[in-house]
Amino acid sequence: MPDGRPYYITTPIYYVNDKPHIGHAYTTLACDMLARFMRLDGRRVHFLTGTDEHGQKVEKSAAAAGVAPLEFCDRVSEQFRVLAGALKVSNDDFIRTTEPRHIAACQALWQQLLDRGEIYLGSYAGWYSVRDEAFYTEADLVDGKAPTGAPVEWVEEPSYFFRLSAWGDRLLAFYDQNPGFIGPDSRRNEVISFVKSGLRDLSVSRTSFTWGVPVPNDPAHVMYVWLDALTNYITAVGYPDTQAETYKAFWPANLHVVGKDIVRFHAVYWPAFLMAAEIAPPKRVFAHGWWTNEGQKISKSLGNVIAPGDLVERYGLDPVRYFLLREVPFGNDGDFSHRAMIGRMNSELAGGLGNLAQRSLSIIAKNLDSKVPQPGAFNEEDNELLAQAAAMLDKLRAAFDHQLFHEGLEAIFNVVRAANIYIDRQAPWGLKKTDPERMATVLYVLADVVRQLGILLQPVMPASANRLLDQLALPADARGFGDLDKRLVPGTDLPKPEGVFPRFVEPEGEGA
Ligand code: ME8
Repeated sequence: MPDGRPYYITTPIYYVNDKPHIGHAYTTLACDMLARFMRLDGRRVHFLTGTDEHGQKVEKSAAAAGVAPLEFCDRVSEQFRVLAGALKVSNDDFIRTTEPRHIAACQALWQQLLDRGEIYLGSYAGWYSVRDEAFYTEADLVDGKAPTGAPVEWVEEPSYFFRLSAWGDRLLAFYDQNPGFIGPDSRRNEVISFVKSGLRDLSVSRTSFTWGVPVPNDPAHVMYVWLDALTNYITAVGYPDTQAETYKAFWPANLHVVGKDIVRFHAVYWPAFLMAAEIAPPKRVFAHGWWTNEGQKISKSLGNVIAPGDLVERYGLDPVRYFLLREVPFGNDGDFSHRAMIGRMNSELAGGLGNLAQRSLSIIAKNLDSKVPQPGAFNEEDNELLAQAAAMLDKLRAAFDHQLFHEGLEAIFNVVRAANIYIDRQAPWGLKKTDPERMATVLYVLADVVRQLGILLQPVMPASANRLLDQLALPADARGFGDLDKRLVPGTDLPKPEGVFPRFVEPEGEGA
C-alpha cells in the first residue's frame, strides 16, 4: 500500500553543446521507468533531469554558432525539454545550471568547502580536454590524447584546488560501509582501484574563460564545470536551505543514473565534495553501458547519430521504450539494430502480449456478451497461473532495486508466455457448447492476468498499458500496485476489444 516514502532519482544533466540523441533518451527513459514504478508502488517520487550549460565546451559551441552563450543554451536546453515531452518523461523538475537558484547553491557549497579549508588557491599546469571537461596528467595520455580519445590542450593558469588527495581513505571506507553505493559491480571495482591508486588534488576553478559560476569573492575565477554540474542534484531539492521540506525529504538522493563515461565524477569527486562540506552523499550511483548503432560507435562524424524522434515516429513510443530497456541488461553495452527492434516488437509485443489480450478479450466479446465473466471454482491450472501472476510484483521490486530492468521485464513476459500456453491448453473457444461454466472461468482467469500485466507494464509502456486496462474497463483509481490483488468485478461491461500492440510492417519501398 502507498507509504509515501520519498524516492529521489536523477538523470545526468546533459551538455547543451549538441542536440539530444538516443544515448540521452536511454538514460532518461530508464529513470522515467523507475520513477513511474516507484509512484505506482506508493512512493513519493522526485524525478529530476535538466541541462548542464556552463564550461568551455558550451562556450565554444556557442561561439561556433555565432550566438551569445546564454542564447545558445536557451535554444538547446529547449530541445532537451521537447525531447522529454515527446518521450512522455514524467520528470518533476527540469534544472538548468544557468538558473539563479543553481548559481546560489554552487556559491554556497563553495563557501562551505572554503570555510572548512578544503579549497586552497594555487596554480594549475597540465593537460585539459574540453570535450571531456577533464584534467589529465602526462601519464594519463595515450598517444598524445586523453584515454577517452579526446584531444587535449596544455593549460597553465591560477586555480583553486579541492583537497581530494586527503579523501582517498575516507572514500574507500565509505565504499566499504556502503557496498550498494556503486552499481554494477564492474564499475564499483573500477572506482575502487582508481581511488586506491592515489588521488591528486583537483583543480576546481578556471581563469582562462568566463562562462561559468563566478567564485565568491574572486570573480576572475569561474568554477570548474563538474563542481557546478554535480551541485545541481542538491540545488533542485532546495540547497542551501537545508531546512527546506524538499531537502529534508529527498536528500540524500536514492539514485543517480549515469552513463559509464561519467562514473568517476559521480562516485569519486561528488561524494568527496559532499563529505567535505558535511553533506550526506547519495545512496547509490548506477552507471549503465554504451549504445552503438548497428555495431558502430555513435558519432556525428560517422553520421550515424540516432535521433530519438525518428525512432518514435517509425515504431511508436512504447515499443521503443520497451526495446531499449529489454534488449540489453542495464549496465552492459548494447547495440541498436532495426532488425532486433522489429524482432522484439513483433514477437514479444504483438505476438506475445498483444495476441494474449486480443484472443482473450475477443472471445469474451463474442461469447459472453462483452462482460467480465462470472468464474466458477478455480482448478489447479488456474491457480498456478494466478499464482505466477501474483508473484510478479516481488520479482520486479527485487530486480528494480538493483536496476536489473531486463530481469523485471523478463519476469513479466514469462507470465505472458505461461498465459499463452494456458489459453492454448484450455482452448476456451471449444468450451462454449460442452462446458460454458468452465469457459467463463478460463476467460476470467485470463482477463485478470491481463489486468495484472497491464498494471505492471505501466512504467515501461504507459500509454499502451493504460489502453489495455481501458479495455478491461478498469477504473483509473484501480491501477496502482496496491490494487493488484483486487480481482476484476464479474458482470462489468467491457468495450469493444481492439489491438494495442500492432505488428511492425515495413513501409513500402524501404529496407530496415
Ligand atoms: O556528461 N550510450 O553530459 P553529456 C548510452 N554534462 N548513453 C549515452 C550515450 C551512448 N552512446 N551517449 C550519451 C555530461 N549517453 C555532463 C553530465 S551530470 C552532473 C553532468 C548518456 O551530455 C549517458 O547517460 O555528455 C552519459 O553519461 C550522458 O548521456 C552524457 O551526457
